Amino acid sequence: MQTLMQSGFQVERMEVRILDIPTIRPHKLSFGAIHRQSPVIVQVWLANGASGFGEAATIGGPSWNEESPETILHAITQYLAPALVGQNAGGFGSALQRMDKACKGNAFAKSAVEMALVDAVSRTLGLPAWQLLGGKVHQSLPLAWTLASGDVALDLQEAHRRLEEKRHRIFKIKIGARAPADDVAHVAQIARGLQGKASLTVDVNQAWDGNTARQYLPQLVAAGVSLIEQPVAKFNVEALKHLTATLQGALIMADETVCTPQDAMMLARAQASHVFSLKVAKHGGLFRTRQVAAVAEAADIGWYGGTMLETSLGSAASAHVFCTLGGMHQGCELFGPQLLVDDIVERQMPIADFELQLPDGPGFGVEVVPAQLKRFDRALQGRAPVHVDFGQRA
Ligand code: MUC
Ligand code: MG
Repeated sequence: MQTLMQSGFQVERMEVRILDIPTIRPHKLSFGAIHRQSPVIVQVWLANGASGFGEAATIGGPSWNEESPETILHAITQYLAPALVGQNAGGFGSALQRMDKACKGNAFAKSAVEMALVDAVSRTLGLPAWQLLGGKVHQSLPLAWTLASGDVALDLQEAHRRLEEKRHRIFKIKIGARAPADDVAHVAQIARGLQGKASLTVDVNQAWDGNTARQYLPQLVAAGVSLIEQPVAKFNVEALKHLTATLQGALIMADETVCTPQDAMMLARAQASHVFSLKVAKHGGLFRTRQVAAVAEAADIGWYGGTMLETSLGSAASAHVFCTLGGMHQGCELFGPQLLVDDIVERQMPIADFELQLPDGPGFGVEVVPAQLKRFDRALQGRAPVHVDFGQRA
């Protein structure tokens, strides 16, 4: 029998680029507003001629966490790609070990590289990636949309259109930039406008301290919110634990706090969340996403298929791993492609009956269009890395 190396699975080379793609409207989070998204796209070529794509997107340069598009590009070109050239692309575990040895942390960068390896190997084998990731247990997942224009009338207009189109009936509202009482008033107005038609999540993106969360979260629950994402700082596990134990009528979801499988263990031991928001980038890849999900399932913690506002490439890769996961879930929010003015793939994943339909392969089941990569390539377009409007927080 041929070994994997004999069948040409060696990594030959990698290419990395930052794209700048405008959003359809400003997207306002607790730490600032973005007008464009800057995903990092990796392409890997194997000795057998196959190629695969991976993506890591973050939000607002280094505002969401420590990594930025620029550090992701740097880590890949300088450290991760050299550690993998000549190695077996199908040895996903040893590729992760080599990347960990070459580079501490930098989970987003590693996830983009691993994604490209999985894509290239799946394409060589003519299989959908979910086959390599454990097998599909979901064909579709409920799909949330994020309301983050900052304007009640616009948010309601957006939500009603999406309800009519049968695309979304779970809405996540971004809060934390304004005074908490103003945020509560904003959410309550949206909740009244959508009463009986949709379920509501809020994402505070770490903006509140424990006392603010204890005071205002019950008001959000009374307004109709049923899922509360990262109300306090990443490190504030004590407050997460207290809220998880005491808040009635809504679930507490960790996002920024749960990155590594070790974070997941720590939160599980502390019983400091009801749900984990899973994101391929912050976990450091598709396989580590499965590890975090395994901790969640063992600890009776639910999961939510999170996004970092990726294009259809990263969103499809995320969909492939999410569709392999058991345990309780709260649906997903892989709506990134719809927030961008244009995409980099031929055909987007279909949405029907409020659910994202999981694409079959080969690879992640989407075909990247090289001309679109060129069109949005920062280096080719001579654009500057500006991602957050610090002056416009409301
Ligand atoms: C986050 O923190 O969840 C996900 C959706 C969205 O609008 O922002 C992101 C990041
Ligand atoms: Mg979040």
